[in-house]
Amino acid sequence: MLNQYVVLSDEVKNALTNNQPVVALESTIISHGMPYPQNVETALNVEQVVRDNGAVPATIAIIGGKLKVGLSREEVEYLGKKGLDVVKCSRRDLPIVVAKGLDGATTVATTMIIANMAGVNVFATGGIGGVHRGASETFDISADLTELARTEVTVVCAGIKSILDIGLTLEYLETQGVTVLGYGADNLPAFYLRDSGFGVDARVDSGKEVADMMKAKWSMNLKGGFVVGNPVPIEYEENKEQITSAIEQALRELKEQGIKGKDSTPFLLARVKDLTGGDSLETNIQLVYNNAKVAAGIAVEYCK
Ligand code: PSU
Ligand code: MN
Repeated sequence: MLNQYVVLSDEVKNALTNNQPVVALESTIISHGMPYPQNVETALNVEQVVRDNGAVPATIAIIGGKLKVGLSREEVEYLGKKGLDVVKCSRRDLPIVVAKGLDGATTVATTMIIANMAGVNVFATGGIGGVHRGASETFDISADLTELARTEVTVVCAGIKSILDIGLTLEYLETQGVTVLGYGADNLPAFYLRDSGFGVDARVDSGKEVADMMKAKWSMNLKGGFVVGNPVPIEYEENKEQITSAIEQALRELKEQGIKGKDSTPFLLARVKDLTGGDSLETNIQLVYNNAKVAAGIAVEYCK
């Protein structure tokens, strides 16, 4: 399905040609998810975690209108420095950014789309988008969820932040036929916290279990992907009271300032980060590394 806009790095091309495991990584987390220089440092370290666990990392972004699968160190540095000035690009933004030859940071949805074009089917990130609180009024439901319904990629994440309505997000995923798994967990994690209190469709305890389900789902031609919720290691889990009060305050400010649409998630992420100081950033970084490790394990098994 390679089209004229997709550009693979030599390393990724070589791995895919030889049926070696590849793990996709997103770029909105670099430009919009963390401050510079921690964002660049984390993006480069997470690639190393993927390598250390037997797979090839493919960080995905749009640079000069090209859908890049596998970035150079310079390109990661460039996106990290540009930060919020890079367009946060979801499915509906892709034709605009590509036709105009612009730079774009890929969300979970667009990273899935581009990974799928390249033939990569495992992806590690921090957290996915979901159904926002108050969505019955605002209709604010992340395009990540509809992408999970249609595109064959397994997304390893630390679950869903409680800036979102976790219960409604799971209802929506159920309706859309998206399989939600807990990695070593019976409940979906809530990003900073190991347990959201909401159950998953099945618990898995190995990369092989996930790979077997991927093969089953896609052999039956059932469209769409998987969410693998992987709890943050216990030593990095946030304090529940601190994180809950930061999230409540960020949500109040969002409402007061009338922030809507695609700016909501970056606003909430930035406010929660500021309100919790360095703690939540360290949690965020560590859970991304942990997800990269699990994703590499799944990719290795899937290639067998
Ligand atoms: N949730 C997080 N961290 C993130 C995001 C979500 O905990 O960095 C980013 C991801 O790139 C995700 C996007 O795909 O925000 C969702 O944005 P929206 O809600 O506008 O669809
Ligand atoms: Mn939205």
